[in-house]
Amino acid sequence: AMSASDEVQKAADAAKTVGDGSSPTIFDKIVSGEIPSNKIHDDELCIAFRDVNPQAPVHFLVIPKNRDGLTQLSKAREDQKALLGHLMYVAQELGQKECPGGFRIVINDGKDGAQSVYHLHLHVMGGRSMQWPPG
Ligand code: IU
Repeated sequence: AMSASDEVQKAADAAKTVGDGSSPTIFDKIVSGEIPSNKIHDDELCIAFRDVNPQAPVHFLVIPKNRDGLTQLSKAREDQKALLGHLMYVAQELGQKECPGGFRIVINDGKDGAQSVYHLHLHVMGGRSMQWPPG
């Protein structure tokens, strides 16, 4: 398993290479099915799939199918508010189903947020008692 410092380094490297966010990420290939994933939800706007490096017994990601400039949350446009609401709604629906005792939703944004993949994604984690502060 990767250490926390590996994750932070990967995020720093990703922030350096993101440029204008015009290059697609591996998440586009997960959306298209070119790269297989353990998908738990699929609708017209988004998919959810299990994180390959889970940080909790339950850890999945909710992502828009069409990145459309949403390399990160802080790039959101006014006309994307409904999509953002949809992602959060789907995240809590799946979160409740998979983690009846509660769950955590996280969005890492940018270098200091330890973001490593520049295609917006909501982390949903649970299945254990989560700690605070998250670090
Ligand atoms: P971050 O918020 O950008 O740091 O999160 C990216 C997540 O995507 C991270 O938890 C990875 O384990 C996860 N992930 C994945 O599930 N499948 C992949 O092919 C890749 C990353 I690359």
